[in-house]
Amino acid sequence: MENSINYDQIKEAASYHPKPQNITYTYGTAGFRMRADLLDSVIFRVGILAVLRSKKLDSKTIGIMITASHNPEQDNGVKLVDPYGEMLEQSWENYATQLANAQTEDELVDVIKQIISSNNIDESKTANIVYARDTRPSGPALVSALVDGLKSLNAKIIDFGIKTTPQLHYVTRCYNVKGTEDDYGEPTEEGYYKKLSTAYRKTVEGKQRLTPINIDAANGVGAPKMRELNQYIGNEYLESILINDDYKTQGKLNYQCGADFVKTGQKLPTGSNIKPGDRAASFDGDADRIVYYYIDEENTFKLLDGDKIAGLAGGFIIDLVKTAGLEGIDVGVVQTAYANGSSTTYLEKVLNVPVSCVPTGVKHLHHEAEKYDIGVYFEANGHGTVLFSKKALKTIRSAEGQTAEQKEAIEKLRALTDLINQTVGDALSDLLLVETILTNRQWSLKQWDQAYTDLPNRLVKVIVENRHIFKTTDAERKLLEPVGLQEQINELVSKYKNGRSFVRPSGTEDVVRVYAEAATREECDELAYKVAGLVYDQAGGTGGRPKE
Ligand code: G16
Repeated sequence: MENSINYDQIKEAASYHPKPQNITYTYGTAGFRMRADLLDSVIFRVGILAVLRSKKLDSKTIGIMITASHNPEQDNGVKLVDPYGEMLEQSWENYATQLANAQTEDELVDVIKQIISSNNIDESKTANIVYARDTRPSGPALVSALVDGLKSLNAKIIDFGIKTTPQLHYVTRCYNVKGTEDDYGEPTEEGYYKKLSTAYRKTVEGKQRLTPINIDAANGVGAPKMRELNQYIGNEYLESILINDDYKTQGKLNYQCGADFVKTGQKLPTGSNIKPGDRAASFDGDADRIVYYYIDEENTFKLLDGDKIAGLAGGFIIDLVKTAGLEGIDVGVVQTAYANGSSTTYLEKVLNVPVSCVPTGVKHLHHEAEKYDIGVYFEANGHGTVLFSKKALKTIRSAEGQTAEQKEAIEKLRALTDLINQTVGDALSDLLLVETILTNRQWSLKQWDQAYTDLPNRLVKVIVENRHIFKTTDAERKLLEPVGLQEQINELVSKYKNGRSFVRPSGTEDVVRVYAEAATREECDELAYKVAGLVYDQAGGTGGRPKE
């Protein structure tokens, strides 16, 4: 039987991808992520997991993305994408961890057998897999480890090549819903560009164009992909100027540029020389995050992050739903603990929308957003999107509208459902969403920024011996362990006006993250570094005590 599992074949293939000794792998915030030279065996085994997942889901296509997104160039990573383009179901993350940590080939086979039996997997089903990678130099070798894993279980494989992470999510969904009432578009890169560009042109038709948008592409895959997208859109609809677009020279990816650098450092990326009045945005290394920014008349850097995008998108969509006269469609926003306190107040008090707070990681935000008819989710770091429920889609598609104003709002909402990549946060699609809204409102970045003023905030990374000793609760806003540390943080926070601070272990880097906000920049920085100092002292900090 061509599809049935041959364990000798798996063992033979696995012997070329041995697991290193003395290392424990964890499926974190966004899959496995670490130094690329430690990932060969992990990627091979992720291939096996994807095959089992596809067999379990009746041969649905499973996506695999090889990327480490915002991490430094020497890192890489891998994540699995479920049939509708969402992150791997959480209950399967355990299997990923078990497979990755099986030391010998025999142990590996035991784990595979156990997954098959616990899930009643029919071995004879065909497995369909699509995979892609970003531009990291370690990508090709890891792809060949992946292909070995996939072939050891005779999967049917589609190599989608070098792509942004959201393009892989998009194509995975397209394959699985093709020809059904949920059809999501052509399962090709061209299909993706055509869908987004057609929708964008519709949403800005007849409106006066904005000035060019300066895009920092983090020297990653977003650079060539943005260029291609812009060709489909046409310069007459969108003028973009790319910087940090050198994705071919080694050592440049995410280096002093990109969305993470700009958000964390609250400063311009290398190579940017924007002036007051210019408009700018940064992608991250795999183009699934975006932040906007500008320089004001006093030459101060002003960041418009994921929270600001959530406010902008939420406000626009609420207005469209009202104008269109669509009854009974509720809009909600999902954030994480990193959301600036002012943004939450703005959403709840000014836009009057329900706001939920969940732990970091797209998988958490996405699921929560699915609870609303229209769910807007954004992490402050610029990762987010908007989800339209089946009910919302049906209502929007069938609505007709009485007045010209209503008809126009309905048309816009329809276009937005195509413009927005509903599978995952997507820097290219989110850029078009923001550009659509700003064009329709005829707003400068400064006007957008006026919705509310961010509380000064600071994010600090602390390197400790073992970040896994940090355990959190309450959507990561409180520490359970190390015992006693939260009380000390509370005491510090109580001394600062509008003070707030929390500590959590990163799921993508070997660091502990400390977030703080307070009424003034000085107080905020003082609080952040005091909390970081506590973490450093109590958890065996290494690599130098954090200081301003
Ligand atoms: C990934 C996740 C995001 C998360 C970020 C940082 O982003 O997709 O949801 O906010 O990591 O996570 P952590 O604080 O746990 O390191 P990306 O863009 O790197 O894939």
